[in-house]
Amino acid sequence: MPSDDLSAATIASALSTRWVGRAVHFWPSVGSTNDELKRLAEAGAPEGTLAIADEQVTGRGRLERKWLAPPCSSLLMSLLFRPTFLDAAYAQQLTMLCSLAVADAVTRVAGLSPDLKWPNDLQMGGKKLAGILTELGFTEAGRLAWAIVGIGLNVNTDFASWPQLAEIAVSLSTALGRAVPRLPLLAAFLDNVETRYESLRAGHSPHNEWAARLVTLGKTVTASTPDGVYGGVAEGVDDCGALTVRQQDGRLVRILTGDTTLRD
Ligand code: BT5
Repeated sequence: MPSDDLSAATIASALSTRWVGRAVHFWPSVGSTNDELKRLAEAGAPEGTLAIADEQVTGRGRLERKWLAPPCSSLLMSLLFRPTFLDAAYAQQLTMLCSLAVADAVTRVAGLSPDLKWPNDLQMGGKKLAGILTELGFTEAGRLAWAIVGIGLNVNTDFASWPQLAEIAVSLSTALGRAVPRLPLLAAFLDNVETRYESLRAGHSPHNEWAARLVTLGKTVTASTPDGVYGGVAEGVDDCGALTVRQQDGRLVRILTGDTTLRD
């Protein structure tokens, strides 16, 4: 396999973007790239700043769950946006566009076509390939000051010997039967994000494209939310990213945050 070095200089030499990833911070090992980028955002880092690490010792999922990845196995990265044009209610569109950009990069570089699962997963064969953690900062007036989209993508991880993840996680190398270099994947992803973000800034929501790729829609799901657990058929998503579920009694419930399990 070609060199898998992700140092700032190597990344800079591989980029075809104008502003996404042009400011880059790389750590061989760090707590969480989201936490580091939050600190940089508050210190004035420019839009498009990339924080990336070979290893995270306190990698986070949503609700303080853990994100686990052996050193150098994955893409563990966070991107900074300053979407002052976007109402905070639509911040999920950033998660959507980054999910689509990961999926496109995986297709371009590895020839695979991952599924998207509401609200923040990429999957292959029903197992989790990547997860996204979007965190927001607000101005005093309640507008978005920054948004950090953190992505963990399993590239060359062998989960067979990980009891807690073997059943639920998958990597590109497992799916392909060979190692995949991370740098071309990263470069393709950043390029795709730049195009998609500029389209968002021009007023085009990614939600229809995202919805069309969601494996969740049309399925019977169990949705666990902060307000309770709902079962029914996932009928659609709106431009805020909310999922509508038709319950057995015919009532529709709109779910903004939570997890879904597919039942068929
Ligand atoms: C997510 O949370 O899926 C968001 C993960 C975001 C990770 C990135 S890495 C770079 C950046 N810096 C951070 O600190 N975080 C972001 P959630 O939907 O809550 O899923 C978390 C669950 O996924 C865990 O409870 C495990 O069950 C499972 N999990 C943990 N590590 C995994 C892995 N490598 N592959 C697949 N599943 C995993």
